[in-house]
Amino acid sequence: MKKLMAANWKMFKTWDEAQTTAREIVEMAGAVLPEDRELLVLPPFTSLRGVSKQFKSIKGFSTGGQNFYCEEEGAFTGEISPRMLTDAGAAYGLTGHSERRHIMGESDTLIGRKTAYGVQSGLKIILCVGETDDEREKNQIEVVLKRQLDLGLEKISRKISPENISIAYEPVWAIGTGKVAGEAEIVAAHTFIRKTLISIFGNNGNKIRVLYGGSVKSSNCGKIIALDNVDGVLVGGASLHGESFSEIVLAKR
Ligand code: G2H
Repeated sequence: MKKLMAANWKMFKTWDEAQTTAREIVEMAGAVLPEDRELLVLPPFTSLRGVSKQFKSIKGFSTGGQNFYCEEEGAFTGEISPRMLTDAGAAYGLTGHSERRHIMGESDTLIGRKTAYGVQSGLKIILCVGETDDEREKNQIEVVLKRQLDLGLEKISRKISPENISIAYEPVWAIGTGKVAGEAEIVAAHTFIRKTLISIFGNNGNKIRVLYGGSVKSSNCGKIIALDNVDGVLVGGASLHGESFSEIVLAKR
């Protein structure tokens, strides 16, 4: 399984800024991306076409949308469809990111509908899950992860090709805070996610990538991707600079 090294640029970067960072990533990682890695950038929608164009001919490079709605088209002001993302060059789509759960108020049920619709529309979906600080304090990590996985994956076919879905474990308390989950905490959560995936998908659950996200940077990435059941990373803040994201992507295990 190739490690998926993903950049989530969130609501950062104008067109010019995105083009510059994409160019830096191509220059620094384009020719030297190891065989066992895949590089993904999720830019804001306005820059998706431009970044996709720069990545087009580079082996192992792809782009995706940070969000989409679960309809092909229609009166859904402010929304975007998987078809529009694909048209702009995206291969991936993100669902269930904690900022959409907690700031935009997206429910597990809506996230499940979006995940299923995204897969059905041909996008490779990364479903994000993770507990809050409060839930961790109350010892509810597994209950929360199970609920988010069960409802998030409820509507997708049990026979899905495993490369079309990935899970990102992002403990909410580690997002953008500089606090990284400890190695034992990451392994425990990823092992639980793996077991849950196997209970849902049978043996294919072993082939679904489980990424870690939450304050990943070049200094901690190598150790994180060497852990059991960690099949890549989803990086926010440290992915905004071409050099630091390239260092993360190329980090030695
Ligand atoms: C978690 C992560 C990227 P950061 O949201 O999805 O962001 O690396 O800034 O914690």
